[in-house]
Amino acid sequence: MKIGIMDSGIGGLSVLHEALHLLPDEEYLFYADVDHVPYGLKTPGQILGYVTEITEFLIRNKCDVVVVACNTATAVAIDNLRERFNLPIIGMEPAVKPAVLQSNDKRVMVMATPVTIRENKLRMLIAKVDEEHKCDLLPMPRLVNFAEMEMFESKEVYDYISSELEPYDLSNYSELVLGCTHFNYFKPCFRKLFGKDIEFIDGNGGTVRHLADMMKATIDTTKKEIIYNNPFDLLYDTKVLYYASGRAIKDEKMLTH
Ligand code: DGN
Repeated sequence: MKIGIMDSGIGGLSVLHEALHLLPDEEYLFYADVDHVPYGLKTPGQILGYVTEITEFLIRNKCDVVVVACNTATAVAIDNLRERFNLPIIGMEPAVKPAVLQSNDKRVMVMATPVTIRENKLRMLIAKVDEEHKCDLLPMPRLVNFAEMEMFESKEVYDYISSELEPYDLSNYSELVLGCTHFNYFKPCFRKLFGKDIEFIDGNGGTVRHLADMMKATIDTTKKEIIYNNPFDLLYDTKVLYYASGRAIKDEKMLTH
């Protein structure tokens, strides 16, 4: 099967990475909408326009299934895409349910873009799974830009994250939900601030398992968790065609723009 994976930028590479890890025999087309990143500061109408065009592009390029590897785009556009296009469309949402289930008597922090935090989808999900009101929602508007600038562990990033976390007593938290695919790359920074015992929960494994179910493919569940360091580590896998805003990427680094 040919699987189209899209995001506004490099966040979706972490989902592609997970898919290559768990479903290594498929063919992939990865699309980063670098002309419009970050989506988290755009209007829902703009985001819907971008992802509609990308879906059309993926369909023209013979993808059998589309993965919206972006929580922000899923929150505002997935229902519309599913109504409009006649192929399976897999979305992502912050993995709040497993986090709440495994948190025992501790709290759960959910980080995402401002759009994801504001949208109804997340509010409804939390109302359904968080009866004890354990979740605290924290928008992190600047992290997508830092990731796109390849600033993963700089002092500026550390200072930004720690100032956003200033009002919270971090010892109360056992789980950190990474509700944006770009945030996977900041785990070392988060760990420094929250301490070594914090559990990170991202939606990548769940999304790829959902994809596998849809394809009726079997995945090897004994495979270990992936540690995401530098997203560019996995560029140029031969099973993947890479596009940045419609331009095929060959030798230059994908997100140099
Ligand atoms: N990676 C996207 C997400 O998971 O929400 C964020 C995209 C953006 O551009 N804000």
